[in-house]
Amino acid sequence: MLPRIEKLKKKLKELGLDSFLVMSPVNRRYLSGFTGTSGFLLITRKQNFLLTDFRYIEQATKQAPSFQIVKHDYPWLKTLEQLLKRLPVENMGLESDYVAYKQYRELEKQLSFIELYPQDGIIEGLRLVKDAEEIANIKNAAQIADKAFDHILGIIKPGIKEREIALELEFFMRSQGADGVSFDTIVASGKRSALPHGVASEKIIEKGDLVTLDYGCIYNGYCSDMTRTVVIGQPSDKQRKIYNIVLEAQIMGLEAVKAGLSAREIDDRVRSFISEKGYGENFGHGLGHGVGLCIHENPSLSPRDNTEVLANMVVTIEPGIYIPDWGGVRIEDLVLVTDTGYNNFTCAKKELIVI
Ligand SMILES: [Mn+2]
Repeated sequence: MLPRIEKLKKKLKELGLDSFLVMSPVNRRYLSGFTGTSGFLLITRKQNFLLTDFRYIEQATKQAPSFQIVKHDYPWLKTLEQLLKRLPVENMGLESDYVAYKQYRELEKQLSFIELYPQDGIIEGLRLVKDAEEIANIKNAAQIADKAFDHILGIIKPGIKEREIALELEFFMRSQGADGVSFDTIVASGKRSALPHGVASEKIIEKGDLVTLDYGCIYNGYCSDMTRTVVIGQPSDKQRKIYNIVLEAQIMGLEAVKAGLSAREIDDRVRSFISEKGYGENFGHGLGHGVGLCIHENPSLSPRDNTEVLANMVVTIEPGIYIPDWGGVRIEDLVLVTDTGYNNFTCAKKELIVI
């Protein structure tokens, strides 16, 4: 964790900040390794403190060796106040994306002797590029999801409910070592496949349905994300046509991934292709997103994000076409950006699977 903390300290120096308070559980885990449900980091130019309660002292001591563990009383802000008064700290940065307005007012009141500076996305910025340990965890999560796809192909059949498929995916992934699912599993069949985020329902799978499975798991805190669309029984000409456009677009998206391009440029290549085919209006979401401790991280591969894509970012490539009252197709891989292209963590078959 030390290189991550050092990067943050460098940033604090640049910004003229004496200290930074981390209240977001994800950022806390990223910087300290501590996985408990309650705790706060105070990072100063020279020291690192982890404030937590009685329940977590032993765990925090083991998981966060780079931090001095401080047991806080209630309210925890009182303990923070006492700690800060003993330190040469005149100002403190805060996570503006995370601190709720009520908490901010309480901090202002309790810590009136220092200046507070809400900061936008500092730690999230550090999290953009993954280190070797993070990459290994994400890859592992992706491999578990891949295995689950092979498994679920033997389960999907007419008569089974979407929710039963979702439950089986979750059970399988957990049995393979996953901590849990990385988001509510999407199983969207028939006309429901036109819903980009159609969480599994009571609907029964029928012959003629397209079935979109979008799911992932968490391994060691890190997420995976993948989507495949299969068809139940021989596909219609339209189903095959739409599927092939999405498949071609997805491969085009992968081939566009390379360090040095902007997130927007990669999105644009695929979006132009789908528009040329006449389905621009039916691809209403971004091409992809970063994945890490959170399922949706920066960069956002979309027309709105000019972030330069760099080696060791992990992003999804997931074009889709959704036709209301008919159905939809999406195909998604999770890839590691490299200097010359990408390394695909999702290996499941992509040609249309007929069940
Ligand atoms: Mn995704």
